[in-house]
Amino acid sequence: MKILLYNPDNGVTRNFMPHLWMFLLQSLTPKEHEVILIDGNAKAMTRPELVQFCKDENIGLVGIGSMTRMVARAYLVADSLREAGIKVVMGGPHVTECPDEALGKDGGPRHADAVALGEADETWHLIVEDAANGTLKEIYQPETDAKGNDKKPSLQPYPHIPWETLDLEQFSLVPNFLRGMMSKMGAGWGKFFVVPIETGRGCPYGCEFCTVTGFFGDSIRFRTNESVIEELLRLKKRAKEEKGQVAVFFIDDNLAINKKRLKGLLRDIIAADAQLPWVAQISANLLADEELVDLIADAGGKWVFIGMESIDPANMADVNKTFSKPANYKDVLDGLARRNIYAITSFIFGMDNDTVGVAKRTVDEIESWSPGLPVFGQLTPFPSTPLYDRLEKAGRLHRPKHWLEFAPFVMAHNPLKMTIDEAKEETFNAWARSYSPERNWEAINAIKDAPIDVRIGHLVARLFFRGIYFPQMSKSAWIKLLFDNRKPILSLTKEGLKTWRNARRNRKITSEEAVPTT
Ligand code: B12
Ligand code: SF4
Repeated sequence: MKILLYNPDNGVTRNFMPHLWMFLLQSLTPKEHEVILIDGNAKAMTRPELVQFCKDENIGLVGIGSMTRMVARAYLVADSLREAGIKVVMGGPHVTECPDEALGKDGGPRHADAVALGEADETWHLIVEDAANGTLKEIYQPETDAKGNDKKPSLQPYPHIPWETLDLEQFSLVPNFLRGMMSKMGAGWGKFFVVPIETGRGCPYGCEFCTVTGFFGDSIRFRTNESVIEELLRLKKRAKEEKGQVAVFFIDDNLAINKKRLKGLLRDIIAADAQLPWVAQISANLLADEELVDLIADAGGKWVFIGMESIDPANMADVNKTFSKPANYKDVLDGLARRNIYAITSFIFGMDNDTVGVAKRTVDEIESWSPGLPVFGQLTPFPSTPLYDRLEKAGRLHRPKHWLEFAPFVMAHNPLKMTIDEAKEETFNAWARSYSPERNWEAINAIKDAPIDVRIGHLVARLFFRGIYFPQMSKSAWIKLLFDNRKPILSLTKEGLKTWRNARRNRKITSEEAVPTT
């Protein structure tokens, strides 16, 4: 049987990296079946085109994965495929939280023939076999233990994902029209991929708005260090052979959740010379450990994603995240910056103690820290989270099924101390100010003592991150962006060329000196 695994586009921006679930399930598929992957974010297809593709390829089963945010699009795709008689199984966080919706058992239309609840590592092969035999069931669920909890995959052993041979072309981050020019810069800058790797699953912290503790459970599981390192080494080899740039996103929800284990992993990465530039999610409370931060730097860590959420401790208490202390944020970021590691700092507006002006207050504070890449979202009640239950009970959900009428940056519930429109305005202001050409220039100047490659990386990341809020999909949008930011671009290019010429001259002198004379 031929299987298509499909990820719907998120309707906002291009994905900067492939989704791991597709590659993982592909690796777990019994060998007699063929799996094709299409990520709608990277390869845009209309619904009729997708249906035609499935007919032409004689696809027997389509697996669709989706976060809540893009589930309405996922349903539309599933509906079109099912109308054409193609079987659809859906999985991922949203359908796990709302299986009745996907199966049409909540009074709405049916979208999927089957749903895979929870982690599908151990149920996927059953789904495939049943689909091939024409006996697909409605619900696939992991086995449960004596207490009725899902038995979680141990991640040992971990499936082999053949990153070294997979076609990643559609995920290159360099826009097409810039590839020619960038590849002349040397070191393979014409191709740049970010590859997702997980080293473990689960987070016990239980922040009120988060689905992770409910979905992956509070029991944490890790892969072996050897298996992670083997994957890194294969990627490193590929980057070298293709003269491309490969970076890794460790997608664990909290990479340092067990600091002892992480330190061991980082030491092993260093010992195996398996460093690649990487980014990971780590909560602020775990980053005060100097030894850990040193190891992160030595093991290739370049960026750390920190869910800071709010600078107001009252808000942190409201969402059960008091372990993360706003008063410590500056020290954490400064400590990282001393090692040329920068942070992607994530903030949420529309929390219960937020009032008009929260964007200004937050950005003023952010700008007093070492520069990072702030991102701003709004408090969103995802189904099955404690936050959803609290707001529902309080009758505060303005759009209880917000995912079926997705509207970017429009809150689904009424914040306590401002309006939904004001929350949108605040979010917009925070993005606009944080990625204005003036701020970009200021941020680059603030790290003027960092090596030139670090500063270039920082600026490039800023230009890409701006696109999360301000879509920059077209050539003209990119040209405008580059023009508006010409000050730091020209300054860094000039300095970069000077450094490169000096390095080349020094290399030449050294090699001439090394030539034996008679
Ligand atoms: C990496 C990541 C991202 C990446 C993008 C995704 C990518 N390219 O990988 C980035 C950083 C961009 C991102 C952004 C966002 N993310 Co995110 N992200 C994650 C993260 C940390 C890892 C995802 C992952 O690969 N997990 C590992 C794989 C193995 O797990 P999995 O995807 O769940 O897949 C398993 C099962 O679900 C199942 N499965 C999944 N799909 C399918 C499909 C089929 C057919 C089957 C059978 C099974 C199946 O099988 C897999 C193996 O067991 C998760 C948290 C987490 N730990 O999962 C959050 C998470 C998915 N993100 C979340 C959110 C909310 C967001 C944002 C909306 C945040 C924001 N406010 O901006 C944005 C939206 C992005 C966008 N524009 O669409 C939520 C989603 C909750 C929900 N109910 O939808 C999660 C769960 C985190 C959370 N705090 O709750 N994210
Ligand atoms: S620390 Fe992160 S992953 Fe863990 S519960 Fe809180 S938000 Fe979710």
